[in-house]
Amino acid sequence: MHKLWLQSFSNEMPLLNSPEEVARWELSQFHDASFSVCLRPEMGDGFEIDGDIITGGPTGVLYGAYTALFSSLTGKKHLKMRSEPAYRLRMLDFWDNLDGSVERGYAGRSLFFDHGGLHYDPQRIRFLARLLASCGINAVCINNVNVLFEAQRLMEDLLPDVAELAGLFRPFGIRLMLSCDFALPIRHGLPTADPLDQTVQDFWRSIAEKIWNAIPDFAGFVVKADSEHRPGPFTYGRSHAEGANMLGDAVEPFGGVVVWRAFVYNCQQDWRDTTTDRPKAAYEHYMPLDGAFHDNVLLQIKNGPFDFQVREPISPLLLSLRKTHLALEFQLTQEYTGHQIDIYSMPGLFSETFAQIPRGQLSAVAAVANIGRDDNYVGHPFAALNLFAYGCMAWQPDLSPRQVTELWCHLTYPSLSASCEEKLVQLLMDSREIYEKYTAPLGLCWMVNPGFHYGPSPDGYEYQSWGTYHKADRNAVGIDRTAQGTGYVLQYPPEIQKRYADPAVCPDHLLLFFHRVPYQAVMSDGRTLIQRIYDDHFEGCEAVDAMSQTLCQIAPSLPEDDSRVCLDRMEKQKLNAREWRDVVNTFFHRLSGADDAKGRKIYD
Ligand code: GCW
Repeated sequence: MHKLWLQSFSNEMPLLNSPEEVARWELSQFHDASFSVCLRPEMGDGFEIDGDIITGGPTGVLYGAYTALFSSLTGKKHLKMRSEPAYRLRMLDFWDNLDGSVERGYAGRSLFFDHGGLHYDPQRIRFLARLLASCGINAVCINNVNVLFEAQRLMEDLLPDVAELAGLFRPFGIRLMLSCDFALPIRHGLPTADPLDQTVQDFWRSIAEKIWNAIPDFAGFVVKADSEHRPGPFTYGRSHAEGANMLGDAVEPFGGVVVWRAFVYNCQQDWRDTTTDRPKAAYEHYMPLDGAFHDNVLLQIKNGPFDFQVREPISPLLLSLRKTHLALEFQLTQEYTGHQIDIYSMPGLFSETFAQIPRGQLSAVAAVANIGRDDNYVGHPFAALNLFAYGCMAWQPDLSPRQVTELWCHLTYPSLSASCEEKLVQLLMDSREIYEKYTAPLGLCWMVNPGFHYGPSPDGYEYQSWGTYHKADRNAVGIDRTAQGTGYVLQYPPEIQKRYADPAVCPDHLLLFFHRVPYQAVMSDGRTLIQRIYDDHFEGCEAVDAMSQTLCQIAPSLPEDDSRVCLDRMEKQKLNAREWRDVVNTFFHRLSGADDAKGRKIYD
C-alpha cells in the first residue's frame, strides 16, 4: 500500500495503546536521530522540542514526534521550538454511506463501510489514523451528513462495531464523531422529533448515554438539518438554536459537542425570483441567533457563502458572529474543482481564508475528506497535498503555502532531485489559478455540469431551483450584489464592503461574483471583460499543456504507480481544459457577438 507522505517511515508498526507509545515507537525507528520523550499531561496537544528532547502533553508528544521527524527528514536538526494548535478541534468529515458509496468521493469506495455495515481493513484504518495524526487531525466524523436511512443504525445495533473502529483511531489521538439524523426519534416510534418535546429530549439523552458507554472518548455529533431536504427543527416551528441546544444538552454530561452545519438555504428557489439571493441565506438564518447557542454547540460554516466553488469570497457569517463558537469547513474532495482528475492544490485557499479571519474567531476547523479505498487513498497522488496541508494549517494557519507544499513534496518523494522537486512545487502552487482560468474565472460560479459537477455546462444551473445563476445575456454577465442589487455585500464589515462594492477596486477574481458587468466594460488592466474571459480560457488551457510537459519531465523520477496515475489523469485534464475553453468561449461568443482580439479559434 501507498505510504503517502510517510514514505520514509517503517511499515511494521505493532499494535500500540496510546499516543505516547506511538510517539516513542515512531522515534525509535529512525536510527540517525535519537530523541527522548518527556510527558507533561497539562500540555495537552502542545509540545516543545529542545534538541533531542520532546516534551508534551498526552497527545502533544505524538505531534512533537512527527514534527521532529519531519524536520530531521528535511535536514533540519537541533530544533528549539514550542508549538500548540491554533484550533482545539481539527476534524475530517467523511461523506461515506453504509453501502460503501461515498457522496462526492473520487478516491474509490468507502474505507469504513460496505454492504450496509462496517467493513474495513484494520491495517488500512490504522495507517490512515497514523497519516492523519502526523498532520495534526484529531477527530473524524465517519458517516455522511446526509444520513441515509440505514446509517441511523450506527447509533443502534451497529454501535459495537463503531466502538471497535474507535479503538483503532484512539492510539493516534483521534476521536470519532457521527452524523446524526434529526428525525431519529421518529424511527423509534416517537410521534415527533420536536426539540422542545420532553420525550424527544429524553430519547436523545439515552442515545448519548449508550454511545458514550460504548465509546468513552466519543467527540460528538455533526448535524445537517433543514438543508437540502434533511429533517430539522423548522418542521416544528423551532429555531436552529432550539434544535442544536437540545442535542447539545443531551451530549453535555459526557463532554460532547454538537457541530451544527450552517449550510441552510432555499434549494427550491424559482429562478424567476430575483428577491432571493442564495449567498445571503446563511447570514440571514444565523446572525439573529448569535449568542443563542449553548457552549458545546459549534456552528460549522463553509469557507464561502455558496458551496465550495472554485473561487468565492469568504463567508460573511464567519466574520460577523461574535457570541457563537465557530467551525470553518473546507472541502478537500474535489467536487467542483476537478474530481481528483484535474490538479487543484488548496494550500493557497487555506492560507487566504485563515488570513481573513481574526485570531480567536474560530474554535474548530473541519474539512470534507478526499479519501477512499484507492491504493493511494486519495485518487490522484498529488491530492494528498490537500489533506496534508489542511492538517498542518489547521494546526498552524500562518504556514505559507510554499512551505507546506515543499514539506509535502520532500516527505512524499524523498528521492526527487532538487530541481525536480522545485518544478513539482511550482506546478502544484500554480494549479489552482490554472484550473480557475480554464473553468469559471472572475468569480463566475456554477458553470459545471449539473449533478455530476465535472466539465462545463454554462447554462446547466441557470433555470434550476438551486439559486445559482449568472444571468449572462447579450450585453452583460454576473449578479449585482451591491447595495443597489441584492445587497449581499452589506453583510460584510464596512472595510470589506468597500473592497467589494466598487467594481473599480473589487479584485478581478471576484468581479462577477459581486457585479453585473457589460462585456465591453474595460477592466483594470485595459482589456474588455469579454476579452479577459477569452484570454483566461485560452491561457488556462495552454497552461495545462505546459503543466503536462513539466509533469513529463518529473514523472520518470516518481514511483512507478504515481507516475502512471499522474500521466493518465493529466491526459484527462487536458481534454477537460480544452472542453471548458471551447464551451465557455463559444457560449460567450454567441451571446456577445464579440470577436477575440487575438483571432484565436472560437467555435461557432
Ligand atoms: O455541495 C453540496 C453537495 C452535496 C453535499 C452538500 C453539503 C453532503 O453537492 O453532495 O451533501 O453540499 O455540504 O451538505
